[in-house]
Amino acid sequence: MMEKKHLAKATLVFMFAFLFVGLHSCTTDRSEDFEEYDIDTDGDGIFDSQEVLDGTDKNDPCDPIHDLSYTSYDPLNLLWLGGDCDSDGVNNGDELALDTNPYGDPIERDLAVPEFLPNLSELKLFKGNIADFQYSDNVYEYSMSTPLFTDYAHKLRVVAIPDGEQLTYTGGGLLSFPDNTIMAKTFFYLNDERDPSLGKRIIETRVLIKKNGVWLVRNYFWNEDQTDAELDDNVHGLQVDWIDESGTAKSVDYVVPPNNMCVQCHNKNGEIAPIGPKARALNFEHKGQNILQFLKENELLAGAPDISQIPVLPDWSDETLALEERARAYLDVNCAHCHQTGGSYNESFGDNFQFTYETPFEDSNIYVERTQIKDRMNTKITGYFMPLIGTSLKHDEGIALINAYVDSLEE
Ligand code: HEC
Ligand code: HEC
Ligand SMILES: [Ca+2]
Ligand SMILES: [Ca+2]
Ligand SMILES: [Ca+2]
Repeated sequence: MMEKKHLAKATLVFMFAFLFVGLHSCTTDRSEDFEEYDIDTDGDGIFDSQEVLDGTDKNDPCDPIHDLSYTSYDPLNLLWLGGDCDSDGVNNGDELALDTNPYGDPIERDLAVPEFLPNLSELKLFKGNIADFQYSDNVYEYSMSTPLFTDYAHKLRVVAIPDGEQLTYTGGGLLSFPDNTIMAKTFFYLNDERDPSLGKRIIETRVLIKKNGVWLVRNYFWNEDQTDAELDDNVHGLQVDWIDESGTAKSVDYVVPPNNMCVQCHNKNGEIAPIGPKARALNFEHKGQNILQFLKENELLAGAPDISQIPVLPDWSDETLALEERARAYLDVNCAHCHQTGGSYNESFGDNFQFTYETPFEDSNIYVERTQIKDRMNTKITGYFMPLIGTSLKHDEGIALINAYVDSLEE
């Protein structure tokens, strides 16, 4: 009888304990339950009993795999100290002594610096010798489907997208950019268009940076040695000589615009804005890859539909296209930044023009202004000549195109 009573009591205690453990393990992490009486043989911070449950190796400090932020290991455990959890050939113990991360160091990325620092090299858009145009890891080259004429200069355009962030599609117009985006456009001439290996003369790198929702615009003027460029908002004039594709010697009195000119073109309703990066101007193949498709695939562009549904701004120089399309694309990229609602001309003189490509012809006023358009492009009288600023040379190919277009309107 006595024995039986004892047994019953023991069973009761056992059952209580069981109930307690059972209830407890429903609500908290299992490994804590065994804390008092379990051990962590390999020092990876996970008790043996838990490793058995999880099917991981209780004698392997690097199983399971942890991410870079993991710190719950036992830094005195010999098995753990001897392990090499990031397989870099340096054991965990040595990593602690060297102050490196035993679970792997984040891959070093060269990132651009979104500040108007005194020298272009300090912005780290380019690495190494910056004149070689080697991009940092968050810097992407882009171009425009239809070129802007700037005295036959070559232009290299890049955008630096803050790491881990994205641009946003907002319809066919300007993309939306996160704060700390940098856009930069570098102007240069090849010494001889027939042979790029004969070198180039880099003149200026124009920069836009977005800070707290506002775009700021500044310029960097390259030194003669071509080793760097300095933050410089003044006007500069210089003569540049080069040889064109046909072998003819060319020369231009190149003008680097002062800051107050930048804002005349980069103006939208009184605020500084980028001009080029509209979805429709990027929806084309540059160096073998569609720019929008590239951005989408690399998760750098959010909210964009399939690129087949995004409009395309035609290339004005593509002679297989209709005259009207080419001419409208030309006026869009060379003139519309001033001549549209919110542009600097329209803000001062009224909405006489809407040169943007998507404006229907009837609303553009091109017909009314057709003679003026032709005359203003054909002259070289400063202040009368169009585009008002930004070029020193007449653009023969553009003039021929617009002349032909205006003439076609008369018929
Ligand atoms: C005559 C008008 C005009 C002037 C003056 C001008 N820009 Fe631009 N800029 C444009 C147009 C048009 C584009 C887009 C086409 C392109 O990329 O070639 C552009 C593009 C840019 C870009 C690339 C991003 C974008 O907006 O498309 C940067 C950066 C830039 N300009 C900076 C400057 C700076 C800095 C100055 C002054 C030193 C300046 N610009 C003066 C017309 C102008
Ligand atoms: C930097 C801004 C800017 C750019 C770029 C520009 N314009 Fe203008 N345009 C102006 C301003 C400001 C005026 C008014 C001053 C004047 O009448 O000379 C003007 C005047 C004109 C006029 C006369 C309008 C009138 O009131 O009768 C025509 C036509 C014209 N522009 C066509 C063009 C064409 C074509 C282009 C492109 C090849 C172009 N503009 C590029 C700023 C610009
Ligand atoms: Ca363990
Ligand atoms: Ca383990
Ligand atoms: Ca290691």
